Amino acid sequence: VAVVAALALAACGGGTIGEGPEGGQPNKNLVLIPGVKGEPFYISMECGAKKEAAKLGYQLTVQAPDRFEASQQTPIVTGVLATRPGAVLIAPTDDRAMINPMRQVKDAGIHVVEVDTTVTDPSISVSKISSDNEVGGRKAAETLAKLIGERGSVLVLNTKAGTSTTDARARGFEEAIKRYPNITYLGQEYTDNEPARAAQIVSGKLSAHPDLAGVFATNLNTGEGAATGLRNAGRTGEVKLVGFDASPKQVEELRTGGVDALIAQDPAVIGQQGVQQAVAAIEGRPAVPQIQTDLVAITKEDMEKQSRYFYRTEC
Ligand code: T6T
Repeated sequence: VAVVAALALAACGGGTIGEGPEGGQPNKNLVLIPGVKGEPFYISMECGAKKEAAKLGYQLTVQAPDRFEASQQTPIVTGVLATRPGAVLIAPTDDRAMINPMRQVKDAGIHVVEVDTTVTDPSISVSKISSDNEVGGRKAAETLAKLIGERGSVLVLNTKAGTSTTDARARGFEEAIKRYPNITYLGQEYTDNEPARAAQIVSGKLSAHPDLAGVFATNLNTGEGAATGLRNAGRTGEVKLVGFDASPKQVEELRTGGVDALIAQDPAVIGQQGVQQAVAAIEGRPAVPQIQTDLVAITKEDMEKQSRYFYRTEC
């Protein structure tokens, strides 16, 4: 875990909701608002957060939207605000649409910590904890370039525009892939974070570009869908696929050759660090403004050694 910015004092004057009344007990209720319900990335984050909260004597509850959408996450944020927790840990589903709801939380004196994704307004949260997603995109480009012998056409499957993490991954990939003169970059396609849409796009691209050599899928859902798309077209193994994340399904695809490499994050540590920073802010200690957690490229050859990065479906 790298601390990438200097320590800064979290703003939390006496008498705020986060800190509790002057001389009173700190508010020990934390709420985690993930991007979507039931996804192994967020479940692993929740496991790390719950464990740390218990260790520090805090309560952590989780409220997630059914879909990765600002229109579903916004009413959850508003509802949580009414319950006046000490801090909210949130993975915003849109880097602009979530600014207003999150600002209302901050303005009510509740500390906000951003876990994984962020909004474009940097002044709302006391701390941001995530992988270095641009570096992750670069790692994906280098891994894919090697897998295709540094020649051929490649495609990026992104999720939804305005998702800070996957946008950064695509940016990192684009920047790095330009350095290979014999690789043609076909650009990126948005999948709406739907595996079925990712599978469909892969099939379409294979018809238009039968020489497609490689695909970078920027997250779990696009990766799972891309593997299905290649399988449906009978091109598994021949068209190389680099995914992001390490859900049980993605790990199984890696084991059986449906995907060639995965760039895995460490969501449990994102959750753990998120709680630590929220608690620091509540207790009036300095919060670290930005923390970067580990990323690792995993291939079939070294997957057993990297199993600590595999995501969980329950704590
Ligand atoms: O890749 C993760 C997360 O980092 C990203 O912000 C959204 O998608 C995931 O949750 C995986 O589906």
